[in-house]
Amino acid sequence: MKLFHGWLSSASRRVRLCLAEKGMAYESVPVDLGKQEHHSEKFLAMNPNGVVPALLLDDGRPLHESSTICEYLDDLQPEPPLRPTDAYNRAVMRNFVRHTDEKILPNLLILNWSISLQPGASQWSDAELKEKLDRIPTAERREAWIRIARKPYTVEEKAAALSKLLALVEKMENMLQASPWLVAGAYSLADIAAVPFIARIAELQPDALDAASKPRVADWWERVQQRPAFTQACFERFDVALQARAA
Ligand SMILES: N[C@@H](CCC(=O)N[C@@H](CS)C(=O)NCC(=O)O)C(=O)O
Repeated sequence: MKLFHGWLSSASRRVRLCLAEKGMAYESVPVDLGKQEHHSEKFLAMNPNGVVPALLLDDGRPLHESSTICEYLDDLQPEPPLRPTDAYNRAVMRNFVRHTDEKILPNLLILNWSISLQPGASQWSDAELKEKLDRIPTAERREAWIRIARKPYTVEEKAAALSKLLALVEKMENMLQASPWLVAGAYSLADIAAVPFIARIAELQPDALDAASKPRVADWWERVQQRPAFTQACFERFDVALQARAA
């Protein structure tokens, strides 16, 4: 199978982590978001939402939504299991993943896009912007691109986004009171969902993961980074990767 993904994208990182935990072979197809490759006809045929990642199966069938892709992979190859076996804990796991999708990712996108997309986007002419917007399939993401190009997020908005992102650490500290991993004592798709956000928090505000104030999350983060899958999933530092691409 082929994974169409962004190296710095949190949703893509989640799927790369899952594939690595499973030891599954796949062809990596990086998608250049700056060049709007994710809004090309070919990509939209795999993911009508025009966001990365998308998985293309060997028989040509596509799959989108990182959480759905991860559950599919866990069904396809059950070992090692990445979901709790009992129904209640599986539901708790899904609610945590949904929380990261709905409440956390939008805030990280504000922070990431302000660094990666905004400098170039502010230079686009109205005609260029219109041409780009015409290719974006959802109103929500068109709005986000307009914001980045014409009404950059203010310092206050970015501070609010960071604060909502950091709320994840508090939530995880509470969940980790009950077990060393987020749900039901075993490493699961809930942990995998959290990793890309904690990795970014480690870059943006490392003291938020301080062992003195957040001992359980600090210890969790240490253990996550020791997993071979973490190395295999290729988490480049966001700022370093952007500089390397600009050079
Ligand atoms: N719910 C989707 C979110 C995917 C998503 O937002 N991907 C971002 C990168 S993390 C993206 O493609 N952004 C580019 C854009 O919106 O133009 C998933 O989990 O797959």
